[in-house]
Amino acid sequence: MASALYKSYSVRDQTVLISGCRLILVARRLERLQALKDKLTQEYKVPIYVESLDVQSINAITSLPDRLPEDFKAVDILVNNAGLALGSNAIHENLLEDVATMVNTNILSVLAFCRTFIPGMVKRNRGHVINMSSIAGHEAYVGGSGYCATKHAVDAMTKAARHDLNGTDIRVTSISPGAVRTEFSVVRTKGDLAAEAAVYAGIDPLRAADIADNVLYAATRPPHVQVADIVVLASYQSSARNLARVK
Ligand code: 8X3
Repeated sequence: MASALYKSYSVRDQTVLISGCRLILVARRLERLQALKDKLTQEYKVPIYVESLDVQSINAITSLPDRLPEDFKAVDILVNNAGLALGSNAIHENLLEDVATMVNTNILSVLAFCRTFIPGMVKRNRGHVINMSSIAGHEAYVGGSGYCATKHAVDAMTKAARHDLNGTDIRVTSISPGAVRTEFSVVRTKGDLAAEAAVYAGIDPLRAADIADNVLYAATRPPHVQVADIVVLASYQSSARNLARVK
């Protein structure tokens, strides 16, 4: 999970966007960020700043601008991607520690990144906030009281932000993925690999790259186009929990 903030210019084409951006990549695992940085630097020659940051630390988020090199300080695009689900307990069996972790990561950290970086966008009157929501922000399902509640909150804050920023040149987008096979279910099942495999058994799930593609799409529309919400499901999926098995 990486929250990425990057600087871009008004461009529509992927290559130009990437080569026109400075990237700020923050996440907990520095070695993964470093590997990504090396790859992107080699392929696209873009300037990249990486930092190991746990989004559960509000202080680490609000003090991030102080640590950014001068030419990375003006953030034009904020992608709030970090998020997780822990467990699938019924509401009367929730582990409250897990619920607190989900609330801190999925809700508070997004609000903190927005509080930290949107003021600069307002000052410059340009910017784009892209929040990673979920189909779980549109539906509620068995065992999803904690996680679905946090993603409904992301949906609500995204809509409220669009109201707050209406009249500025700042766009606000929500992306709501369905079944994407990343580390998401490994984390949710706490490493139960059989349970993780069962989630996607017999279907062809979305990949992380499919979602990145949607971020890029939203970020590269012409200035008069504001993509409000993209709901993207796997092809053999009609709702969060209705996954048809591929024959
Ligand atoms: C992940 C999608 O359906 O597992 O956000 O909640 S789902």
